[in-house]
Amino acid sequence: MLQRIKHIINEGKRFLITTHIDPDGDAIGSVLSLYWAFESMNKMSLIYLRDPIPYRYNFLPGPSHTLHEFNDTAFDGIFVLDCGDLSRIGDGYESLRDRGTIINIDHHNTNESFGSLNLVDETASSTAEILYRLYTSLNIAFTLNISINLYTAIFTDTGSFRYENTNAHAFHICEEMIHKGVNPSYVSRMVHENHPKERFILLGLVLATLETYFKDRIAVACVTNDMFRQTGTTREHTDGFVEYLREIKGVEVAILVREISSTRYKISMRSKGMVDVASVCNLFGGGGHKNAAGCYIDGNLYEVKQKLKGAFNIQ
Ligand SMILES: [Mn+2]
Repeated sequence: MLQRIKHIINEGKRFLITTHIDPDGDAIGSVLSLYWAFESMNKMSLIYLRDPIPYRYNFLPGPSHTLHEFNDTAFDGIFVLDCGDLSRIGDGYESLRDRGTIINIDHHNTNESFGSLNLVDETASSTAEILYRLYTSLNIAFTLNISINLYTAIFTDTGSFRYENTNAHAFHICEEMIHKGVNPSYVSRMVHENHPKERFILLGLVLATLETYFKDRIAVACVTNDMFRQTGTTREHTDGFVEYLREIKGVEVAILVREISSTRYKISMRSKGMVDVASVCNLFGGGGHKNAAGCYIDGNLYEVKQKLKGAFNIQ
């Protein structure tokens, strides 16, 4: 598979790079690192992102602009990164297939192998780890622009080297990126210590909704559109909230319920390892990893919480 992808890269001139909606650090870092990898090979690449780059990743080097709409051009390859299924790219994803060969590079175990070429390794800590292998086999030099993006992708997807997907490869690659000039404390400051004050006012409101079920093994907190209005914040300010809930002693699964509308909610789940939250989210048509997954549930807030409770079979 690696050989076939290398062939497409070596033969092609123009590429499109994209990832999922509500992009996280692995999504952004992976996309931007691939952009710089193409730059170093003197190949043209464009980035399509449905959503703007979240503020905490604005420090990462990237092109001066990214596409937020598809135009009519065709590409020699379309790289879809960190995306379990193609629809996660957002509106217009159907038209992508007519614009070039889709190369799917990912580490979600729910990945649907939607590409013409699929480089999926669910044992990898992150999509960035798989890209590192690709760059190495292409003999691409790890410039600071590539390195800081790969480092940040791995740093964030492993929860700052705390989650179960933290493996020796993650440390090995990050060590190499430090040798290439990445400053770990700078990345950590940019990612974790650069939030607007409003985010913490929102966090206070969200934590006040905390409930636990099944003898404190499940923790649930909610964020509503009213809270966003009240604090002048948006969805991206909730990034990291569900991870706080995981820090509660005895909690096995942390859940953040975010209002989309009064009858539809977005669910983010994090597990400490005992419960496979990807399979729970799958019950509602979502997916993700064993320890980090998401889905949408229809109903009012009360009904959504009841459905969540019903989905867990904990004695
Ligand atoms: Mn990822």
